[in-house]
Amino acid sequence: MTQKVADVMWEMLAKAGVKRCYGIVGDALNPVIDALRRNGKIEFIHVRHEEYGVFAAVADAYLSGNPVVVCGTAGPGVTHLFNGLMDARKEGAAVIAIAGDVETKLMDSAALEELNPYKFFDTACLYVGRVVNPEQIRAVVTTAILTAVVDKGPTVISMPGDIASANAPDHSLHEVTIPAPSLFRPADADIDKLAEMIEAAKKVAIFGGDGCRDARDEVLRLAARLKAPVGYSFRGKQWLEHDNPNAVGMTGLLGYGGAYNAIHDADLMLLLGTDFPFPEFLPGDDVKKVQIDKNPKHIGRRTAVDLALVGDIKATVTALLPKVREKTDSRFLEKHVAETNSFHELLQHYVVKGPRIKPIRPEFLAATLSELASEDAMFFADTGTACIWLARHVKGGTNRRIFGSFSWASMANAAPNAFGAQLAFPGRQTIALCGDGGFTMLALGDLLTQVQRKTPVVQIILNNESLDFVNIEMQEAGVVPFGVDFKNPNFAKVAEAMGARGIRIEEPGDVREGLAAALAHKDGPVVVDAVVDSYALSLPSHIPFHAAKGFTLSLAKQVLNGKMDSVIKTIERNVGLV
Ligand SMILES: Cc1ncc(C[n+]2csc(CCOP(=O)(O)OP(=O)(O)O)c2C)c(N)n1
Ligand SMILES: [Mg+2]
Repeated sequence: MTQKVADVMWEMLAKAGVKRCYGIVGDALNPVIDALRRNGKIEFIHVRHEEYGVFAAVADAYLSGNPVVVCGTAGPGVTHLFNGLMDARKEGAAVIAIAGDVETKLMDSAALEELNPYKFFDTACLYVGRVVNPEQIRAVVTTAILTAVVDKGPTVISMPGDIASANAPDHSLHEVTIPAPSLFRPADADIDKLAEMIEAAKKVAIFGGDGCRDARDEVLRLAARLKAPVGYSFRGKQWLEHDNPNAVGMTGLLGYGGAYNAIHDADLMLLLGTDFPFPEFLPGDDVKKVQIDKNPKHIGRRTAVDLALVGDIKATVTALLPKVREKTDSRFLEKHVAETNSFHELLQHYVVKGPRIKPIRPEFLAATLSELASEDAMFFADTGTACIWLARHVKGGTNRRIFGSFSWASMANAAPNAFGAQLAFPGRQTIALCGDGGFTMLALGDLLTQVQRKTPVVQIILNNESLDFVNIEMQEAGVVPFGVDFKNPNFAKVAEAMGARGIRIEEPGDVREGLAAALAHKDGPVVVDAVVDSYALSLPSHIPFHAAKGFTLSLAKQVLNGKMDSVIKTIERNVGLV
C-alpha cells in the first residue's frame, strides 16, 4: 500500500524515540489516528481530557528525556491542549502536539471547528508547522522533532484530515537523528573574568536552578572549594540539596533554611542555571552577581548582573574549576549552614507533634510520606499548598525526583504528571500530592483512565475544603478571603465507586498506616483522602516588604520578624492545637 502522509509522520516520530501519544480522537484526526494504529510502534494513551494528557506528557518527556506526542482534534480538542503546552514551554519538556485541522478546502472560511493554528499556538509553542501540502511532511516533522528536543519545549504539527490521508511523496520518509547535548561554554576571557571576581570576593554564595541538572558534581566541587553556601530554586532543589554539606535551602515564598540570608550576606553571588522569578527575594546592588545560563534570555531579567556568561553549567564550571583557588575561611559557610540546621529543627515542630494534632497537619503527612516512600520515588505536587509541604518536608536523593508546574504554576498538574511518569517508568513509585481544588479540577475524570489501565499511581489529596494557597495569599495581601471555600465528598468512597482503591485518613494516628497501605498498593491507582488542617500557616523564610505590609494576621506578622518559634508558641497557647 502507498504510504500516506500520516504514515510517514508516525514513522518519523517513532524513529526519533517517541513511545507514547496522549490524547482524544475525533473527526479531523481520524485518518491520523488510523495511521497510528497501522504503525503500531507508538502507544496511544486514550485520556478523558486533552489537558490531562499534556500534563502527563510533560512529566513523561521531562523525566525520560524522550520526545512525547499529544493530540487533540480540530478546534475544541486543540484548545484543551493549550494550558498543558504552556506548562511544557515553561518546564522545558519536549512535547510535540499533533493538532487536527480542518480540510484544506475549508481553510479561512470560519468552518466548523476551524482555528488558526499560527495565531492560537503562538504564545505556547516554539514552532508551528501547518501541513497543507504532502511535500512539506519531511521538513515539518523534522523541525518539530528537533526543535522540541534541542530547545526543550513544545512544538505543533497542524494536520488537516485530507492531507493526512493523501499519498506521501516517495522521498519523504527520513530518519531524524537526535544529537547528544552539545557542549556549550563561555569564552576563556569571560571565564578568566569570573575567576578574578571569585578571587576578589571573601564571601561567595551559590544559587542554582534546573540548569544544574547535569552539573551536580561540578557545582558541589566548586562550592566546597569556595566554602560557598548553596541555595536553590524549587527546580534546583532535587539536584543540589541531598548529600550536600553546603546546602542552605530555598528562598522565595516557599523558602526555608539560610538561603535568603546567605545570598544577602555574600560579596558575590553566582546564579547558576536559574530563572528564579521573584526578584524581591534576591539581593540588591551591594552584592555582586554573576549569572551563567545556556539561555541568554534568562540572564539579567530578574536582577541586574555584573557579569553575564552564556553556557551550560557543567561545561562552564568544569572550565572554571582549574582557575579558582581554595578559600580557607569557612565562617561564612558555617554561619548559614548553622542557620539552616536550626530552621530544620523548627520545621520539625509539627512533624514531631503531628501524631497528636487533629485535623492532621500537612507537615506531618508530608514528612511521613517522605520517610515511607522508596529511595527512587518520584513526587509531584499540585500548585497550591502541596508545593510548600513538598519543598520543605519531602527529602530528595540521588534517585528521587521532584516535579511540578514550578515555572508555569498551573493547578491540577500533579496527578497527570504522576500518571505520565508511571507510564515512562513502570513499577516505580509515582506519588501525586494533590490539592482538593486541583484534583476536582482535572484529575477526577481521568482517574477512570488510570483504573482502566490499572496504572499504579498514588494520589494523596490534601482535603482542606479550600483553595488554601489563595486563602493564604489573600490574607497576605490584606483582603478578606473570598471564593476560597467549597465542600467535598468522601474522596475515598468516590475513588472506590470508580474502581480505584480509596483510603480515607481523618485521624493523625492513622497517617502512617494509611500511607503505607497506599504505597504498597501495586494493582492500580489509589486515592488517599487526607483530611488536613486548612490554613496551616506557610511560614515563609523571609517576606518582602510589600507583602509584609498587608499581612493582617498577627501570627503571620510574627513570622515576618523571624519569630517562628514564638508563632508556634502562640498557636499552642491561643489556639490550643497541641
Ligand atoms: C488553572 C489555575 N487556576 C487558578 C490558579 C490560582 N491558584 C493557585 S493555587 C490555587 C489554590 C489551589 O487549591 P487546592 O488545589 O485546593 O490546593 P490547596 O492550596 O488548598 O492545598 C489557585 C486557585 C492557578 N494557579 N491555576
Ligand atoms: Mg485545597
